[in-house]
Amino acid sequence: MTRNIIVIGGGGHAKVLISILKKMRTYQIVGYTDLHNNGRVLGILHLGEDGILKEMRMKDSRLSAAIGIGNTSLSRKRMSLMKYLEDLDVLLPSVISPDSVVNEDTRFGRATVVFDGAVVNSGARIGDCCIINTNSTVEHDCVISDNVHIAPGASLSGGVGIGENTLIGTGSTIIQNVRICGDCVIGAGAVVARDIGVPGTYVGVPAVKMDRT
Ligand code: JB3
Repeated sequence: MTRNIIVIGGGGHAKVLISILKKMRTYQIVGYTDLHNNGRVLGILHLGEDGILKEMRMKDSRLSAAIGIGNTSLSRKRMSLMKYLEDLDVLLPSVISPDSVVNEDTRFGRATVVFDGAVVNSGARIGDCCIINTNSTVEHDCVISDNVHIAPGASLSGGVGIGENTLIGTGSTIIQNVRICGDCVIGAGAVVARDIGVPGTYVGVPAVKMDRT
């Protein structure tokens, strides 16, 4: 039986998420919530702001939601939205594209999404509210904390550890067994070959901390 799901957010990230939900055929997409009415997004209607979810949950005890906000400036908000949805007892399944590759013995937290072409290899552990974006690679035995975004084309070699609220930028590379602490931004195309223990923004090859952070 298909379940009803609401997409939170109606921007570019939500658009990709909606396409993936349609391919999965597990959920009936009821609509999206957003502060603004962005019109139909791939045919999906704006329902209103997030407050509408309380009433919808009262009518549907199995109501699910998927967080469709990836914007870096809204990264903290993703976690507060997750808490809000949890408090309403809305289900927060992980959404895994049928066009990704997910191998044996992998685990995903609530509200985590895995987009097309991503590879999550054996033994990887991924926390809550993470984004494993298009064509990124999370190799064997990586451990990724909550609210981490692995941007398109980023590549984590085996055994990498990422702390919470960190963004691994588009096309960057993290060498095997490296640990990156929470609250970091790794710039697009950077190569991280050594552990990072201080929050901040790191860019370049090899990645170095930017002065202003
Ligand atoms: O680079 C790629 C492949 N994707 C990017 C993604 C990771 O992040 C994409 O290109 C964008 O840079 C960004 O996508 P996102 O998160 O869709 O950003 P944006 O297009 O700015 O849309 C965010 C939407 O969230 C806007 O429509 C906001 O109004 C909405 N929003 C903000 N706060 C909210 C809230 N929606 C709800 N339901 N609740 C909020 O509190």
